[in-house]
Amino acid sequence: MPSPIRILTAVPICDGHDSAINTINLEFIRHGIEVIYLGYHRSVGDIVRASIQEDVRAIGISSYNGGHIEFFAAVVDLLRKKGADDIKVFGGGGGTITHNDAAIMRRKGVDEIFFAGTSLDDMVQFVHRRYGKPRTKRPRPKSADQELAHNLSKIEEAYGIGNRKRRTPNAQRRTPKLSRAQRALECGVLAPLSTRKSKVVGFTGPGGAGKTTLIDELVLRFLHRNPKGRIAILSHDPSVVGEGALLGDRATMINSQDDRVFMRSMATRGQPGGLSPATHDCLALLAQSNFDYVIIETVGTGQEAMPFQKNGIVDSTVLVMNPDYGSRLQLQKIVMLDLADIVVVNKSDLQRARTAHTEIEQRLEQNRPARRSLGGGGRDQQLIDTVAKRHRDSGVDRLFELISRR
Ligand code: B12
Ligand SMILES: Nc1nc2c(ncn2[C@@H]2O[C@H](COP(=O)(O)OP(=O)(O)OP(=O)(O)O)[C@@H](O)[C@H]2O)c(=O)[nH]1
Ligand SMILES: [Mg+2]
Repeated sequence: MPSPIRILTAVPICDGHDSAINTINLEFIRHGIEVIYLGYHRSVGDIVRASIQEDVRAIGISSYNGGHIEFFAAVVDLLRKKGADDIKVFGGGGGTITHNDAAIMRRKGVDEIFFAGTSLDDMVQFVHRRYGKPRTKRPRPKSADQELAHNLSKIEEAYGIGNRKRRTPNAQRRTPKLSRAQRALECGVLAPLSTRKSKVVGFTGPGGAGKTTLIDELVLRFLHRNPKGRIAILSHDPSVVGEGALLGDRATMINSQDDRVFMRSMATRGQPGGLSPATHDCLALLAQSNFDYVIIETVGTGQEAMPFQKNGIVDSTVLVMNPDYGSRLQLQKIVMLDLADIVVVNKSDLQRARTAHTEIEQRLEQNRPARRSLGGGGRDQQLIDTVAKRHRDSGVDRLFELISRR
């Protein structure tokens, strides 16, 4: 099975017309397309940087606020300047973009503009027809980030090829069994994860607990503390084999829209447990690519998840909890509470946060012997309360110091 088409969608300025992009994202996802959604109020620079790092086939822009001729053209021009003009630009804006405007935009290099009345099906067909064929000859990368992005695509696509070779009905068994050596040959980019130069920190926890918001705040602190430092983020969202996905973590990121941050969004493509079949190899590549830190965010996970246990792919693990997990009984069932190095009770602005802190503290106290037998060596687990959505939160400061010291 070939890899799904990856596109990036964005809205330059949201003036209230947001239902169009939400409808279109959903329709694309339903038809097997992976959509990296960048969200609203995104500049030309942010859109182009994200599209290069994500190595998408095309950028879909929804624009209802005017200035579309200039904005779309600026995106096309910057892509050209960055040597990334194999990433195409298309979009729409209902009744705000006239046929005359669209003709000018096409002359300036925009692939297609869709008008009010076009069926969603026509747009899906367009994406499959225009962006569905594999890219054979790629332009020579003009920057290290672009080269890295191309190589990450090669790795992900190699797993797509693996899927085609193995036809088994069970999703877990569909994970290809190509050896690391085979893939290294195919991609020519891999070194063992043990040769990493970066510290690798894994963030996991239930859906919506605030993982992305927290990572974004930690990135802000990192960028301030290290004026020349660079950081990479490998972010995961769920998908079923052969189907589309909404890769939405970028839409939450504010501070991470920065040239010193390289972010890549991955769909799990049918693999249970919070990561993708290609995560390990993509991480190996990122970890040898001159970043001070590589941060992995898993899919929102359930009680049984142990996403980082295999192959020791992270140096430390942060479990982000929502105070609303239920009762003490639920805490007994969450496997990651035995394994995480740091447990964060995020959303401590919420009413139940105090109780959550006490209950989790007692739970961590109880599981010390269990942790020893699981290879944790009896190390102390840290428990920190944060309010990630609050700027300059002192709990996030403490978490940052703790991670920096590890
Ligand atoms: C629904 C709507 C609203 C809703 C938006 C709700 C929401 N949450 O999105 C509300 C009521 C909030 C609204 C408000 C306003 N609206 Co209004 N609105 C519309 C309307 C009727 C439909 C827009 C829509 O979402 N349609 C559904 C989408 C899926 O279809 P579509 O817009 O036709 O887009 C097609 C393509 O362009 C394409 N497309 C769109 N984006 C993208 C992106 C990608 C990647 C791709 C591939 C394709 C694509 O997909 C569709 C295919 O059929 C349009 C009329 C129109 N058709 O444009 C006016 C319209 C856009 N609004 C208009 C105006 C003037 C306003 C207001 C200023 C009204 C006012 N005086 O207060 C405010 C501004 C918002 C604000 N700041 O408060 C004008 C804009 C005129 C202009 N030329 O600039 C329009 C054109 C109506 C008109 N004829 O006068 N609006
Ligand atoms: N009240 C409160 N809300 C928060 C806090 N941190 C994050 N949120 C909100 O929680 C929602 C989810 O945040 P995300 O950072 O996207 O959560 P996530 O864990 O990355 O979600 P998934 O990636 O979908 O699993 C957003 O609406 C945030 O604004 C917090 O400290 N307090
Ligand atoms: Mg997230």
